[in-house]
Order: sequence, then C-alpha cells, then structure tokens
Amino acid sequence: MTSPSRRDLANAIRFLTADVVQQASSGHPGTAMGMADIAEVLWNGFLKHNPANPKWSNRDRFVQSNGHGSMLIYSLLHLSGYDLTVQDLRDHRKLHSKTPGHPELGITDGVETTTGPLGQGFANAVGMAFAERKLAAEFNRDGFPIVDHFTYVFVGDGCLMEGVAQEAASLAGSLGLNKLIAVYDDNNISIDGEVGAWFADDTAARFRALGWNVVADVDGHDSAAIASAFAAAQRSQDKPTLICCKTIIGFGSPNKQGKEEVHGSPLGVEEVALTRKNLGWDHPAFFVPAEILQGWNALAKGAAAENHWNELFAGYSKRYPELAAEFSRRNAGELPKEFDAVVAAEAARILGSDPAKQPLRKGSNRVATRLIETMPEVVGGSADVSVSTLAWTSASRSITKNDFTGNFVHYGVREFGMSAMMNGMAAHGGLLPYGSCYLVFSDYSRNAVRLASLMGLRAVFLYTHDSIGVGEDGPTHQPCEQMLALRAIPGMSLWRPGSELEALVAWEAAFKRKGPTAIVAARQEGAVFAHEPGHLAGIHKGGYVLRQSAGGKPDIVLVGTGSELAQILAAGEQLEQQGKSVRLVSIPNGNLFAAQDRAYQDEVLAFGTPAVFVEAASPLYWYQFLKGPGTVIGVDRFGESATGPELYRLLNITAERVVAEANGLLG
Ligand SMILES: Cc1ncc(C[n+]2csc(CCOP(=O)(O)OP(=O)(O)O)c2C)c(N)n1
Ligand SMILES: [Mg+2]
Repeated sequence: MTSPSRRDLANAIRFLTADVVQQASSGHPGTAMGMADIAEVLWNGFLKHNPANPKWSNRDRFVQSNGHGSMLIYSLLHLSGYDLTVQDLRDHRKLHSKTPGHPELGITDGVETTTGPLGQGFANAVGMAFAERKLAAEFNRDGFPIVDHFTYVFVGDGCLMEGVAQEAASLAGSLGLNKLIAVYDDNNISIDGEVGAWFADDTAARFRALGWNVVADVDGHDSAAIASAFAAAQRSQDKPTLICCKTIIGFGSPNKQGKEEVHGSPLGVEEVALTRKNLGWDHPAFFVPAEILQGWNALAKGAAAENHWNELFAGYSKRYPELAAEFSRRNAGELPKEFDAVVAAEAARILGSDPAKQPLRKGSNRVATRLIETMPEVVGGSADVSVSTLAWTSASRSITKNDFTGNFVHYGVREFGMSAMMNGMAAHGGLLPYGSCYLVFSDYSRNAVRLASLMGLRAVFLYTHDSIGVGEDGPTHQPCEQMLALRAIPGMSLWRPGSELEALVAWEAAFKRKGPTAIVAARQEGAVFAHEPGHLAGIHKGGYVLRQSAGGKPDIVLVGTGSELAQILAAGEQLEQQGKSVRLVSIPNGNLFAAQDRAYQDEVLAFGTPAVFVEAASPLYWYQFLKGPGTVIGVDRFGESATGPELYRLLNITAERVVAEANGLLG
C-alpha cells in the first residue's frame, strides 16, 4: 500500500469536520477545511508535542485563535493521538462534551487556551512566547536548553481586524519574540462576505512595520511552500514571524468553497457527498483509514521527544539541583516554601505598628513588594502607568528586548493587550503575572479579564485611581460602574482594601487563588485606624466586624469598603456620641463575603438591623446584602473635575450623610 499523500492526510481533517458539523447541524466547517493543509504540515512536520502528555513543559504551544473553526484543532488532537475519540468529535457542541463550540482550556487535553473571542488567542500566544523567552532566560544553562519551544498561532481575518491583536503584535515586535510564529488564514472571507470592503489593509506591510519577519504570499494549499515557510520562520533570530497564507475557505466543496456561507453553517448532505467526490474521499462518514491514521499518529514521535528532554532535564538536575527543583516548583504552580511565613511576618509588622495616614495604593505597594521579593515567578507590569499605579516596586526590574532576566513588563498603553498577554503567560505555566492600569480603563480589557475567570487562570489585575477620589482629572478618569462590572464576572474575586492589612490579605489570596483577582487600590488616603489580630480571619472571609459599640446588639450597622471606611468610622463616632450602639463592617471583597455561608453573613451584618452601605461607586452591587431596612450611599452619575474632597462633598458621600441616613432609618 502506498503511503498517504499530504493531501490525503489533510482531507481527514476536512471530512471529520464536514461530517461532524453536518451531523451536529451546527458549527463552522469552512475554516478547518481551508486551513487543513497548513495544519497538516505544521503538526506532522514541525510541531513538537507528546499526545500522551499534554502537559509536558517543553512542548510547543499551539493556539487556534480563530476558535470558531474549532473542528480543526479537535480533528488534529484526535488524529495525532490525544485522548479524544471519534465519539467525542461526534458530540461536538453538545452539553458536557469534550468538544464544545469553541476550544476551552481545561475541557480538552491539548487545548492551550480558550479561544473564540477573536484576536485574544493571538494575544495569548504572544504571552506564551513571552513566557518561554522569560523562563529560558532564567533557567537555561550552557548545554541545557530546558526551556526551548515555539509558540504557533493560527489567525483569520477577524483576529487581525481586532485591535487587541494589533496591541499584542506591536509589543511582540518590540520585544523581538522570535519563537512566535503566526499563520494568517488569508481567505478573503468573514461572516458578512468578501472582506475587501472593510479590511483592505496590506497586512504583510503592517506586520513588517511592527518589526515582524513576514513570509508573504504563501499558497496555503501547497504543502511544500507551507513547509518552507515554517522552516524560514523557525530560523528567525530576532523577530516574530507572520506567515501569510492564501487559502480557500471550505476548500473542496465544489459549490460552496470561497463563499461566506461555508463559514458558519453545515455544507448540507448533498454538498458533503459532492465534496467527497471532488476530493476523491470515498470513505464513510467519521471513518479514517488505518494508513491515514498511522500517518498522523504522533505518539511515538512525541514519546521520543519527551524522553530526549527528560534525559536533558536529568542531567540538568544533577548539575543544577536547586535550579531544577525551582523549575519544577514553578511549573507545578506551587508557592515558595517561605510564602506563608513572609505573609505572617508582614501581618505582624502591620499589627505591631501605629497606623499612618497614607494613600491606599502605597500600603498595597508595600505588602506586594515584600511578597514579590520572595517570588521570582511573579512578572509585573503596567499599561504605561507603572509609577502612578505603583505596580512598579523596589523589587521590580524592567524586561527589555535584550534582557529578559527582569520581572517587569512595560506593556505600553495597551490595557487589553496586556491583560490578554497575561492570560497567555498564566496558561503557559511557570509565571504568575500581575498587570496594572487605572480602574476606569479596566473596561478596555474587560473581555480578557472575563476569559481569565472562565479559564480559572491565576492572574492579578491591579487597578488604582479607584473612584471620584481621583479628583481633578475629571469624569473621564473617575470610575463609577467598573467595580460593579468586574464583580459581575462569574468567579471573579475583587478586593477593594481599606487598609494595609486588608491589602496584604488581598495579595496573599490573589497569589494563592486558582482564578483571577482584581485588586482595587485608591490613590487617595485611607482612614487611619488600628486593626486587631482577630480581623485577619474576617478579612479572609471577605467581610467582618471592624468595630462594635460596647454592650450587645447594635442599633445600626454601617458598612464600607476601601477609602470609605473613613466615612463610616467618623459617622460611627458621631452616632455613638448620640447614644446609639453602632457596628462597623468592612467588606473588602463582596464576592468572597457573598460566598460565605448565610449564617456568617447574617452574623456580621446583624441580620435585621438597619444598615447603611457606603462605597464611592455604583450602589447597585450592595443591595443584594440589604436584607432588612437600609440604604446604599454611592455614585450613580459621572463625576466632575475638582479635587477629591470637593467631589465627595458634591456627591454627598460624607460622614454627615451617613449619620443622617442612619438617623432616618432609626426614626
Ligand atoms: C470579538 C469577536 N467578535 C465577533 C465574533 C463573531 N465572529 C465569529 S467568526 C467571525 C468572522 C471571522 O472572520 P475570519 O476570521 O476571517 O474567519 P473565517 O470565516 O475566514 O474562518 C465573527 C465576526 C467573535 N467570535 N469574536
Ligand atoms: Mg477569513
């Protein structure tokens, strides 16, 4: 029997895709059929991976950013020997299947990141290539390239139209991430039709201008041309590579190829039959002949590659035992042994010193610095506001194109690109990213934060300039609804600390968490008050009793977060002077508090007692906690240009207002 041709191998992808989408009566056949030849060359000729161990640290990363064409990656995983059966493929888009509509991290072995929101997979891949370069700089030694892999990413027209891809491409070019190889599926089609009318860019020229190596005008159906493009890309010494491949969407379908209708609907039973005829594929649906499966199977190759690396790593471990242990710890995502002791020492320092008047971002910076000093896996960064968010710490050193030994990325003014790159770093493993920008611009990056939560990635988003307290910059820079929006993301953990101790717990919890965290720190000063050691446990629960008047049941409960602890502390004093029994509650993390059992929440909020909540932001979030008489003081309009204190007065977020509301409730 003759061995199958490359076209035969690629056709296996085409027909698995066409048949599965036809059977599911839903899905996107066009992309997989169009990119099948490219994928075949990459996976059978270049990709270093071991289907038996999808977590091997030194595997090449493969990201399909045009995630709507998910049948491409599912077919590739199935054919090359991952744990993905034909039945799994047939369950495409069904509840709880291993082949959901778009690729999702954690559901399918071999899927490196969740894609579908166009452009972000590309930015994730930039983050992965960054991680490879950074870990290589830290861990590789002469003769021991233990971190040495490529990151491949497939993008379509849609990904390249998205701004987030431009942001990430620009930074990838500036950083010279030469082991990043992107493939552009230039098929001239997106959902609305031929893209020329809305995407007439000279993409090759654009990427060259961004500092990329570009292999242009490749025929995406010519295996030899594709192979030489990948070989050229691998040789690039100081630039990432974009391979521009001209392809035909839905390749092989005699009546539908090249047309937008093949993008997102089944071909139709008749057209699938005609495509079989056209491509000479006379096998039944879902059947791939043994010799073609054999041609794809990467288990032996993969085992050999990983064994080779295992030997390298064994030698490395002998020669550099401490580095090897550190490398293993980092890849396992474990914290340094001394982490808890450092946290405890910081807590003791804070509890043992007199509270001082300071901007809340300063307290956050101090505790973060102390933790980061002990954590080489932490890679910080900022979207060009490192000095004002205080993301830059005394432990920070810049990463530049020629020196990746530092621990801080200057992302430039690219909030979305930064956040999506952070997701890529976290998904890669070995690094724990934090990145910062002004809270009001979290909206720019919101979908990446959402995906971090969907993927359960450990990433820390540090947002400062948290409210109208920002002052003179005016309403464009004064967040009001952003915390509400972030807290609304399922699984999101948002801290708005009102003290250094709360900030310490926030950072500790963020570094320990499987999932993203937003730490919202104020530029303005926080209240000056002393914590008791007992508060620590309560902070860990997201909310706790901060103060309680002597003598039993409170008449009124005042709840605040962040800088508004100042208002409730002052109001509490005034109300006590008026003879009221007052309880003050701090809820630095409302989502965490809401996740506690009902008994704890009721106990802290003294269920049924009138309550006044205060936060200088959209009040909507807090009504969920109002289980009895009460009110929420917040900001439900845009701010204005003035000093912070003036704005707090203008918008009536003052201790006097809290007192008045409390007295109103008490009748
Ligand atoms: C951010 C985002 N916006 C919109 C969509 C919906 N969408 C899915 S595919 C697509 C068109 C993509 O065109 P292209 O990348 O050229 O894909 P092709 O049809 O060529 O496979 C759109 C608009 C999306 N998935 N993500
Ligand atoms: Mg297209």
